Amino acid sequence: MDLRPSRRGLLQTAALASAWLAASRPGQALPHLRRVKADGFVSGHLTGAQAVVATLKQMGCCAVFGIPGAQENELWDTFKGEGLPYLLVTHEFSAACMADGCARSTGRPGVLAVVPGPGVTNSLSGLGEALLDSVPVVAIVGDVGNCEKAHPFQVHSLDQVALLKPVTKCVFKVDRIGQIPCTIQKAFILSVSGEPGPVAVVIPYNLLIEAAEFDVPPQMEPELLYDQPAAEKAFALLRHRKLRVGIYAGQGAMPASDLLVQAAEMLDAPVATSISGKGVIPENHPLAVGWGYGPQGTRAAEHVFGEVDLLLAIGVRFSEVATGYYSNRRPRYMIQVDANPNNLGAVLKPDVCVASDSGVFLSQLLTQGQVLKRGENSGFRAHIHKLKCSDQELTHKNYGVCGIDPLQLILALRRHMPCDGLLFTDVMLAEHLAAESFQALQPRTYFNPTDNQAMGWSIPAAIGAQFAFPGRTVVTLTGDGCFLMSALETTTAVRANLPVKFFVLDNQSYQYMQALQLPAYKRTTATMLANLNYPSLAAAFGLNYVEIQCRSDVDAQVKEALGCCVPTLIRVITDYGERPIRWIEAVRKKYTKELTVAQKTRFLARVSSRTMHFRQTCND
Ligand SMILES: Cc1ncc(C[n+]2csc(CCOP(=O)(O)OP(=O)(O)O)c2C)c(N)n1
Repeated sequence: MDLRPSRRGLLQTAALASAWLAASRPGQALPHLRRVKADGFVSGHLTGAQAVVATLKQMGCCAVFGIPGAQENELWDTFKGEGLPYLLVTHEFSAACMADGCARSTGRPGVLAVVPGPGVTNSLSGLGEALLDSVPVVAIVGDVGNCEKAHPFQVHSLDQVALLKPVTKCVFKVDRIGQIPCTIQKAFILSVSGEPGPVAVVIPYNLLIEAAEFDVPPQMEPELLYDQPAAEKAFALLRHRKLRVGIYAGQGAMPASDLLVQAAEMLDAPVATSISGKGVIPENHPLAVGWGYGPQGTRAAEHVFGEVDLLLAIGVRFSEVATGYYSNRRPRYMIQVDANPNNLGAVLKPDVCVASDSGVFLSQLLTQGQVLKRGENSGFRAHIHKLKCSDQELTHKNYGVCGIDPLQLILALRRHMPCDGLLFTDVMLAEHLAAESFQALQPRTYFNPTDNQAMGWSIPAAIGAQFAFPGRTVVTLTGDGCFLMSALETTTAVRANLPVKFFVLDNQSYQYMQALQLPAYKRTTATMLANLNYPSLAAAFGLNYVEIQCRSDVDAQVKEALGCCVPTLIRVITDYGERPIRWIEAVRKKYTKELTVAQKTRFLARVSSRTMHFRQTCND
């Protein structure tokens, strides 16, 4: 037997050793679970397409979403040949959203494969959502031929790299077949490094059909960021027991949700979250106060954080939507921890900025238990409990007159969905009601397209998540406008037998736009939608169908729909009535406050004149 170490063995040992050394250097990154699973070598005599697939597998890719085309048929044939799961979609916007939904729900990079030209342009809104919402996605993008295949006027010969640049963290262009594995490895690693986001790899089609020898080892992820001196300043501030600490946590803390809960318990600190941070602490935890903490969020959070002296913000950016147009106040003292140094102090100016991975920061914080631990204040927890109960009581008031009040549907969904059920909300008025009142009970169970607000996102995103978790309950909540944007994608769920439950709040209008337009313009413009024949649409698409018309039927029909083991369309005849929405009120107040005197005068003059002249205000 040859006992000499192989080159592969040596490389693997060296990689592990350097990771361990990096991890154990004092004050540097700690050994943490790596979010990219890199396994085995890409080796042998392979075509470019085989090298792509072998690298995707090496990096732990569990599925590819997309549409084949002339430049990528070789690749799709190889997905099939090599047993890499794939899902054909109806539109590349959906491919990007599915990769996004898969990534948000699994915590690992999601993958899409699209053709150049229209495949790329169709995918841009979805990639933009992943970029602005910090979601790790890897896009494998075909390109027209290069080198001897670089003919003039090739089909789809748009500048793929230039198109993709603004919606990704980085675009890598592959020029030679030998670059394929390392470039895809780099893309995966970059997608999860620091603040996650989408990365694209553009590969000319001729490279997919060439063949070459490969022997490419797995790549290790770079060290996790940790600024020890800044963290020590933060710990020193947290030592002041007279300062009541409040934690505001975002999606950046999601991979460390268990540590976050332990830290909150150690500091006896209430926890509010951003929208995409929902679930980072179970919202029925005694210290969880819900979404927001400003006037746009839950009342409980606003009230409790009104008494907070020191804000510890972790993995959260204070973006426009999550803060209700920057309505979150800055308490007396503030610490901000974020893996992207550019996010630190971008909106509110902290006393201490810690450029750090949330998990590393939190695990270091937990080692400070002896000096930082605070006793459990049962009176304070009872106070939070009381506030949450009174919030809940308020939600039971029904405002719907000619249909279902969406909040009643949202509460019924919570009652009947299992704790690990996944809810994907879309860009609609009810997204703010759901953020406020749907309790996320586990990490990675509540999802919203927050910062790009791409209508129609939830339907493909949910299909992507259901593909990753075939056994879990997956639900979308859209308005009819959002549904219309992605309705055809429900046929993908039917074709692949993915039992997503598509709830549509049908009010034949863009209620959200009406809520914004009416107070400012005293009329609405371009907000009315078609009266669809939903049963026929469901039949044509092959969807199971449930219709909720009556308030008294909500619970029974939600339960029935959730129990179906096939993709199901649930039309909910919706009436918001006069339901007040805290997010809308907060935004209006802050926005109005910022208008100049001249702007205010113009707005007021227009509103008064229209109030006098219009009998009917809502004329689309
Ligand atoms: C792609 C895209 N186009 C336009 C908008 C602006 N917009 C935001 S919400 C909305 C209406 C959503 O309609 P619907 O799904 O019916 O929900 P509702 O307004 O009734 O709550 C529009 C047009 C957007 N966010 N995204």
